[in-house]
Amino acid sequence: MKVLVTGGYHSGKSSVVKFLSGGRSIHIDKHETTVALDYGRVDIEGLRVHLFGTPGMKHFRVLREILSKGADGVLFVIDSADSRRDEEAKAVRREVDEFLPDTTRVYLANKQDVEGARPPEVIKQVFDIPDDVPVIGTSTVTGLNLSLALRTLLAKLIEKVAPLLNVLSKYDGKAGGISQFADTMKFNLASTRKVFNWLELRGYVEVDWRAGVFWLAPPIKSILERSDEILKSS
Ligand SMILES: Nc1nc2c(ncn2[C@@H]2O[C@H](COP(=O)(O)OP(=O)(O)OP(=O)(O)O)[C@@H](O)[C@H]2O)c(=O)[nH]1
Ligand SMILES: [Mg+2]
Repeated sequence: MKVLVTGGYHSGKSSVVKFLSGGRSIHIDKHETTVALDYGRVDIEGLRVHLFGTPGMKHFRVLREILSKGADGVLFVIDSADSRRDEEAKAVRREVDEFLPDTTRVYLANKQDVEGARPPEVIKQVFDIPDDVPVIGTSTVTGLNLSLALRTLLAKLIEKVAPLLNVLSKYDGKAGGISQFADTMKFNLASTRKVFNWLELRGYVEVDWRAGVFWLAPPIKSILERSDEILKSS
């Protein structure tokens, strides 16, 4: 799945991608500012997560739009230590609202290691973030809560697709499973193909169209079995 790491200028987006991918990330920048993108990869619970970091500078809006395409979730990074950057960060957030409406989001109140950094509760107020959206205090210097932030996002994403996955699990590996699933969901052929393509692209299922059979990926099965526990642990 694809996770967009975005936010205001110099808030720590590139550093977040670098940390989460264990330092094995790619960064395209000039004079220490991202001018194209950051890319990193991490496997969590057996699921492959592709992290795409955006530039933060105002005039890179088009790049942020391109990088947003197809993102399943957003990590929005805020510089908690510099309120002078708040307005820029809010402008980037308005873009995310536009490019990725309804996409699951977690906020990172970053740079918590800096003295005088505003705590997540304050960031929540200043940025007028709804109560059901997580705001997590992080630091890329100490590593504080970065994995937690990503796991929280993944838990929310899985929570969102769990009802669909639960139906899928009933027909997992069964002969004629695809058409049985489509019947249950009252999907026509076009929507059925769309759903399975979406699931296949994310590595959630393997599909044999000729035989009409699909198989849930082992990590998805184990996540479904342990979903309560995973949700709690985040
Ligand atoms: N103290 C502290 N500094 C941080 C933290 N995260 C990032 N920085 C510093 O903030 C500056 C910007 O970090 P980047 O990761 O390049 O931020 P960015 O959001 O990718 O920046 P742009 O691509 O220019 O928008 C660098 O000097 C980092 O070392 C943090 O958690 N704590
Ligand atoms: Mg950057």
